[in-house]
Amino acid sequence: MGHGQEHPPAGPAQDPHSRRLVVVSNRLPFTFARDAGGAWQALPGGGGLVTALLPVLRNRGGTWIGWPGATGDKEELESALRGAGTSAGYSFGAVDLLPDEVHDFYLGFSNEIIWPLFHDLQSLCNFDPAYWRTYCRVNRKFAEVIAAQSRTGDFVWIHDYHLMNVAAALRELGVGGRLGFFLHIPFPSPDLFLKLPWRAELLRALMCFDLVGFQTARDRRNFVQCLRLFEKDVEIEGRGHVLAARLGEREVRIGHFPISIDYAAFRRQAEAPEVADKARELHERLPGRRIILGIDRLDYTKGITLRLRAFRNLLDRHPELHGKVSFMQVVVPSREDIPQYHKLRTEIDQLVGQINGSLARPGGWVPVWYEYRNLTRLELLAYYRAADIALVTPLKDGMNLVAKEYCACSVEEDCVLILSEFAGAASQLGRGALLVNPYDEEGVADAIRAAYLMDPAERRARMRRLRASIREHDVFWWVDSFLQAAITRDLRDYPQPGGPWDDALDYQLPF
Ligand code: GDG
Repeated sequence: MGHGQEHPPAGPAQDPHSRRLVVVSNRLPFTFARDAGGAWQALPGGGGLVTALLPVLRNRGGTWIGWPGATGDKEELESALRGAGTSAGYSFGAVDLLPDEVHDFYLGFSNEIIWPLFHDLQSLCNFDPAYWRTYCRVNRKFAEVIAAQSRTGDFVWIHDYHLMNVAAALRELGVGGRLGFFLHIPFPSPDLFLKLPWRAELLRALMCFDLVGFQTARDRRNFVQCLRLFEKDVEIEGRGHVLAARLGEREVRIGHFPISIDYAAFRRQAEAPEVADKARELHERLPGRRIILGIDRLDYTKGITLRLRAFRNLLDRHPELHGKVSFMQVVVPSREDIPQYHKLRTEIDQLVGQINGSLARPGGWVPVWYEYRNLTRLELLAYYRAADIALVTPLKDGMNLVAKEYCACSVEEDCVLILSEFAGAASQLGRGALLVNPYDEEGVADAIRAAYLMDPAERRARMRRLRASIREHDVFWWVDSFLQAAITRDLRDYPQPGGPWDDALDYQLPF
């Protein structure tokens, strides 16, 4: 890779597609595991980051660097990666991590410190100093692989909270090429960020990127406020969606870019006859009921237990709805090695048991249909298509792609999205969804009832609006807007407020 400062190319009309893309994330989009015969096999990975970036790499090629999720014979693993790359249409680079590193860097610093803190759940943090040291060491390992596998002219795009120190490590290695960073989770307000023992180091590390991207204006504002607290000399310029922060010689761009989905693919796949058949089958198994759907990774930020309480509240206050609604909650296994997640699973099991135990009737209505497993893509699409109401109520979420996927798959446009005010998606979808405060049990119950009673014309008008916004601002729009912000020489050439972007970016939340 180019060692030495590489300036943005001249002119606003730089084609963001002209550069090779090197995507870096903690996990590769595949997890490698041995099959029964001992050969390596690539299993598809999950989560929002992978959903968003897979179509991008498939579409334009490039390299994806990350941890393959397994340790083993290096040569064998590399050959498995090459095989996976050939069928995927882009190449892979692997970062080898030792079991101790996975523990302290991934489970520790990333998921016991940054994840809860950045989701406003400071009481769940375990600020173990050893975690920070390993985080820095592992970020340096990533930097070494990037330096070895990228070349001058590539655009290196680093993703998410596991890798905030990578640009600092690359700069130490003498790499001067342009580096972009996107944070998929929220950035906290200064009063929370200040709790982090390594707050100054982390901010300085983020300032080693050339572009730092956030999901929403709220996250960008929080970051800028933190920056002003720690770097008294920082000058911030600009008033569009991308600002320039000047600190001495360095200029770092700071923007917000709401991530999205491959809308056309979701819509097309949801229209397939086998999806329609499966969706019909679900309704036949729940005759005469409206289906309310929740789909989440097992995570305390997703608000699953509060959502179950809100559903119970609805049934307690509105017995006329007994037998008329079924709540399908799918929980996808995730981070099961972390004790908090284990505890959450038990709480969910208990709540579901209590609700069904007190209200279900033998051979009849079961209020909560709960599944703890991974759905296949076909099942996922069918569940989206079958649901009359989606209940997406995270306590805090960077964006939340489930909300967008649900709308894209609602091909009949005859359903309702209930969405948390604290999901990043609310800043784009707040006009078409019913917004709720996930902590307000009665408010969420009232919103479910309002969705149940909503007349078809309003349902359709709202869903059309939601789908139009997601169609226009899909994941390819997101990539282009990020890359354009990174390579445009003069930010005045970049879309300004009042432009076509505003629909996706500027919905004012009620706080
Ligand atoms: C992080 C941020 C941000 C879920 N269950 C199954 C399944 N999924 C897929 C969904 C969706 C993805 O997982 C979940 O994405 P989210 O965005 O809802 O949530 P996180 O995983 O927490 O993602 C989030 C995102 O990054 C992107 O920036 O929006 O705020 O937390 O795509 O479809 N997929 C399959 N079976 C399942 O059972 N196949």
